[in-house]
Amino acid sequence: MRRALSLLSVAGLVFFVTGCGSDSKGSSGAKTLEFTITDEGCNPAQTSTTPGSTNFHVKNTGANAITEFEVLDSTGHIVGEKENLTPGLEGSFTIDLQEGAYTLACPGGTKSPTGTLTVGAHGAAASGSADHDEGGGDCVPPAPASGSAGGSTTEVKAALSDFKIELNPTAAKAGTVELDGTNNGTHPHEIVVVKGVASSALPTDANGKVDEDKLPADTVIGELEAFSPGKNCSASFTLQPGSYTLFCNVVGAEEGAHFQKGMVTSFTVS
Ligand SMILES: [Cu+2]
Repeated sequence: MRRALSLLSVAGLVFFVTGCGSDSKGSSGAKTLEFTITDEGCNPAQTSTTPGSTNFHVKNTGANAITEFEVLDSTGHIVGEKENLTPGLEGSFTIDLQEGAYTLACPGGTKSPTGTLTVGAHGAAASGSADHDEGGGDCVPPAPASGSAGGSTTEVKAALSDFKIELNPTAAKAGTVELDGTNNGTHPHEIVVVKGVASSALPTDANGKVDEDKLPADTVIGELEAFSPGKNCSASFTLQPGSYTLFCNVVGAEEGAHFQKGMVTSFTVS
């Protein structure tokens, strides 16, 4: 079965490869981001680009354990992927990128099984040349919640450090909660907001990060995507009464999963 699928991928490549120009603009006018998958995972794991139609060109340069490269949107849905990339194979797919942050996934990678693609309108550096692992990103807050929240507005300061999340206050009335994050640490950090799942019940993957794909539907309220040390990032969330768990789901090349190192806390809305 796997063999047959690989052959299909090869057949598909003939078409894709011819579409890959040597410069960063393909004949379609779309730009191309180059990635490799290695035993460590996605490379680069942290990169950024501008919105619009984007070709993802992925090559497996020798990873035996990884044959898949996925791009997930902020809600955790796969918006593009290449499967059955055995060592030596390459492939491409195109995504019409919107401003915001996407997650890269190379399941099984020993160091960078996931990464972050930051899409900004301000011409951030594109394609493979960006720093990775420790690169972090600029602040990419989620789109403001639609509709009127009603209720009260509470500003909550979130101090992120290596490796803690400290909230002040730790509770609010239902309504708008403005999460005002500051990265006081030395690594990129982020905040994922989940409702109704206690920290001890969060599903984790082999790398010790929270497996957001395995969370029940509608429990991920939103997130402040990873942002760099010394930076601030804030966003407003409309929160109903309930128990919330906030965590950082960054996996660093050296330090590992921040969640596992203690970057998780709870928040109560009444
Ligand atoms: Cu972190």
